[in-house]
Amino acid sequence: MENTLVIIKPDAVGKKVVGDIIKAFDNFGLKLVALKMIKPSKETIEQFYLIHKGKVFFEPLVEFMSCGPIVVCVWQSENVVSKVRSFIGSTDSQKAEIGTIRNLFGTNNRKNAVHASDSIENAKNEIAFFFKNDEILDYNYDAWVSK
Ligand code: FUP
Repeated sequence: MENTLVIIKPDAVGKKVVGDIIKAFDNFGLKLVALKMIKPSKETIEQFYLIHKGKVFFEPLVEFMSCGPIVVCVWQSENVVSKVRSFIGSTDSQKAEIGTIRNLFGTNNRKNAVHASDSIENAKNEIAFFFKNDEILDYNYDAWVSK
């Protein structure tokens, strides 16, 4: 089983579509194993997006991502990293494929509703960036549902 990090960005929180996005991931058949709402500092976001430092969009990206609360969550399934990347669509919400999360809930290239890890290695690092090991609640809850 594989885990991936998803961030529901400030634009989606502001639009009150957090529940819709989580529901969409649930319906997609993934298992939610960690979730929290935080207000990240600029420093936290700079560190998270360090790979983009120096690019023209870096400063506005940091401003945007630290302007309000975000919801960070970890989803699990087989091949979850590639599955979720297809599910969220292209970076620019204006160009994202119809029916994808960024198409449905995002606005443009920056306000694109969600982040998702783009490789298995990045997923591991990004999950560790926001969660301690004991915050990943990988329980077998199927047993409870069927009771
Ligand atoms: P993605 O992996 O799809 O989230 O895209 P990138 O890693 O290329 O970019 C990270 C974030 O930077 C995007 F989610 C939004 C922002 N960005 C811009 O604001 N402008 C750009 O031209 C490209 C990315």
